[in-house]
Amino acid sequence: MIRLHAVPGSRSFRVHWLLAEMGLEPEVENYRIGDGSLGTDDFHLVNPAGRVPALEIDGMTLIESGAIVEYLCETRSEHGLGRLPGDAERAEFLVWLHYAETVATCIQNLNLQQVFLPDPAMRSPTVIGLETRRLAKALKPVAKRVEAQDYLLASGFSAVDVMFGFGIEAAFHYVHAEKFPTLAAYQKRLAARPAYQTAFAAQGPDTIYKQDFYEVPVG
Ligand SMILES: N[C@@H](CCC(=O)N[C@@H](CS)C(=O)NCC(=O)O)C(=O)O
Repeated sequence: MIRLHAVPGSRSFRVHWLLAEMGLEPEVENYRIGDGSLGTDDFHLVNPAGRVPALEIDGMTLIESGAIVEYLCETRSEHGLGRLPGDAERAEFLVWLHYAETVATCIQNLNLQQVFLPDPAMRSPTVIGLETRRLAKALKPVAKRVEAQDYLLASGFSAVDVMFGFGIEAAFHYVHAEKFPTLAAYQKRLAARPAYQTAFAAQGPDTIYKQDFYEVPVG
């Protein structure tokens, strides 16, 4: 049994999609940010930090999307989605795997300000402006990389593309996709993959974003 604790549209999509690329279908337990479901005693037995993803697999409960992705690549190496020690692309693989969190942190800060604060008066236009610029800057290395090649690694599609699959779509709620044409094309390539579509349909409707684009408020 593989059970994924998830919030549709969040980092848990990385794990869901990677499992789908491996032909694995998890049982999915969905939660929602802000309704208290991540704060229950039951969920804290799964992850005391009250965050997703958490993956029950191989008799363990794993947290941290990047660690889960690495674990799956190592223990299911026959799918060729990781770059294991000794591989010429190992260092680059690790860089992109972890860089996905640099981008995700900017998005998470913007989600908090723009989506989750219950009262718009609590928002800081200064912080939103700053974090939006930081997000745009953080996306630049990815945009440059996929200008000349289809995927982040020269050898082709891998789990590091899965790490960015959720981030780019979410980023386009805060930065205009037209300003990042190579990223928008990359996102389309990722979304065209059958496993992406399988996981996307299975995760359920996005419960995070209420509008397509969030402008920086005038402060
Ligand atoms: N670095 C962690 C971050 C986990 C995380 O913050 N997940 C978010 C969803 S993308 C969450 O559960 N947020 C709930 C909260 O902050 O209350 C990972 O990659 O798994």
